[in-house]
Amino acid sequence: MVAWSEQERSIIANLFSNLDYEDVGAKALTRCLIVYPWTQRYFGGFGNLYNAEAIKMNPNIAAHGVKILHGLDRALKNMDNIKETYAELSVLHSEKLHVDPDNFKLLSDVLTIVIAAKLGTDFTPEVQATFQKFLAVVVSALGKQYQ
Ligand code: ZNH
Repeated sequence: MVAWSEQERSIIANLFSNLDYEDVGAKALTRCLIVYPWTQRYFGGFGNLYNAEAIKMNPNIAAHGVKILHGLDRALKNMDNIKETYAELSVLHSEKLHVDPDNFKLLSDVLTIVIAAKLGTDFTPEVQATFQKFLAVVVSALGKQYQ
């Protein structure tokens, strides 16, 4: 089990309570699809992904980015049990969606960049380290049911 200090817990709680899910969720998934174009393959049914502008304007992508970001609320609310919390979503991504688990890491990296850009100097080294630890635990949990 992953241990969290009181300071880490308060950093994560604070970060999420100030998070603009609509903006950050849309930007993170959009950026992921532009920077790592092979991730577009999972979103064939989402409409026009023809170029960066089209991806940025695509409402289905924006909405799905927000949904994914809200998917992180589960980890926030179950900090001491992240692995079990994502068991079902891990099965879904593995067996039904066939999402390559490497993509979880790619998305978590772009998410970190988007949040860093928004927070500016508030994104201190402590906040960065804690957020990346949090995301690493989520990424690992989401990859758990892959065989
Ligand atoms: Zn995912 C879906 C979460 C990543 C792809 N996702 C989903 C959902 C959720 C999530 C919650 C919904 C489910 C239901 O409905 O039940 N994701 C998530 C998270 C993460 C993710 C948390 C991380 C962090 N995903 C991801 C990635 C990708 C994806 C990276 C690729 C690239 N997902 C996906 C898809 C889907 C999902 C494709 C389905 C969609 C539809 O609707 O169709």
